[in-house]
Amino acid sequence: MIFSYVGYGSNLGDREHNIRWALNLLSRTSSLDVLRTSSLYETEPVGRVGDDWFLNGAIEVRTTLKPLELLALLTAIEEKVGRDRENRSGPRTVDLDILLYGDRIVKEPQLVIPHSHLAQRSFVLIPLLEIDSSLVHPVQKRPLRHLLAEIEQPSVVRFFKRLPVEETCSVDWCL
Ligand code: PH2
Ligand code: MG
Ligand code: MG
Repeated sequence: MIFSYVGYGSNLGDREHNIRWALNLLSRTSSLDVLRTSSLYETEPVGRVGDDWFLNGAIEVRTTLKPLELLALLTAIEEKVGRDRENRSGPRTVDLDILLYGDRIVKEPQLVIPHSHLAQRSFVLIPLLEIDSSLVHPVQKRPLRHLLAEIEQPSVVRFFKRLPVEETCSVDWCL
């Protein structure tokens, strides 16, 4: 069993619906339990992902899946919720990224853990720290809250709404 943190984001279509649908599918996977969820945050787009603001958040999961198996599960859910494979870097209905996998370091062609931009992205660090303010970056060996404090020009991240774990795990949602 490993505790892993997964970040999610949406800036296309009904953002909240897409996220609830994806989290619902995740929570119904037998090899994985969703333990804690952050609030939803509305966030300024960073990079070439379009002009529309995102909803972002993070979840803590406990899983028996290996990193590449977890990645395959997340990719399958992204596709189910309608992510366009042709335009991986454009606006997205839902993006599910493995941020941390215990304190494991993974460097595979298709998967880098901890997520390569973790330390620079306020839209990832703020939800993660809401779940667990004591998290430490496994490579930099520094508390995530210090990394957040050091971002020079943090992109805008504002509270949107709470997303209780019971709601994301409710079987009726979005089916
Ligand atoms: N994801 C990206 C690039 N830029 N910006 C925001 N605000 N939220 C995201 O989830 C996001 C982004 C690449 O996946
Ligand atoms: Mg991403
Ligand atoms: Mg991704």
